[in-house]
Amino acid sequence: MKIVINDTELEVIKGDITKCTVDAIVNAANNGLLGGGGVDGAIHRAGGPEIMEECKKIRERTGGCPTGEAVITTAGNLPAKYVIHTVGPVWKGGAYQERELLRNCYINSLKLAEEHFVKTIAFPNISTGVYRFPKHEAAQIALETVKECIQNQFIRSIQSILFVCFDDENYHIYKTMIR
Ligand code: AR6
Repeated sequence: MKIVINDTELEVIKGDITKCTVDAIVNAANNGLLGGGGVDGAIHRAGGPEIMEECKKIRERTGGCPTGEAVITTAGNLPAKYVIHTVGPVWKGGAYQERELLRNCYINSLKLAEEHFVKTIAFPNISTGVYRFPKHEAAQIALETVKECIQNQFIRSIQSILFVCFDDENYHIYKTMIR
């Protein structure tokens, strides 16, 4: 499924983000930036130790990455050039700014991508795994936020945005919602 808004392509695919040949893939990381399971584990495994070395340096400098913010590293052995590590909120029922924080993940990842002249970027379904954000609402936030960024014209170098769904449920939700 693909749509175009103001010359920027938005596409939903099912698959493994580590296999995506794009300029930047986004990682659903944690505050400590020292790896974990899910998509984070898959990215570090496939990308090799170089990514972790850079994450450690960022951690030494800044103490890690606050929820909703994003940092950038090499993509090591991956086909991408960069990994943008963003930290999604843990879902605690919705009264702890989870929606706003998830929105910030998409905005700050896109900002960082723009600063690095990224043309193509792939997002996983941030927070919808271990962090238990309801999938339907997370997809709505992801799509709305990205569309707003395109319409507000802060996106200049990015030409293509991929939403990479790993599980069938997210893939189905995104396919029905993208338009
Ligand atoms: N490619 C694309 N998507 C994937 C892949 C993959 N290879 N593997 C899993 N997913 P999660 P979170 C999907 O749990 O909820 C980590 O331990 C998965 O189906 O990876 O943001 C971090 O270190 C789900 O839809 O991230 C943090 O501690 C989505 O990725 C914590 O998990 C996100 O699931 C972050 O939790």
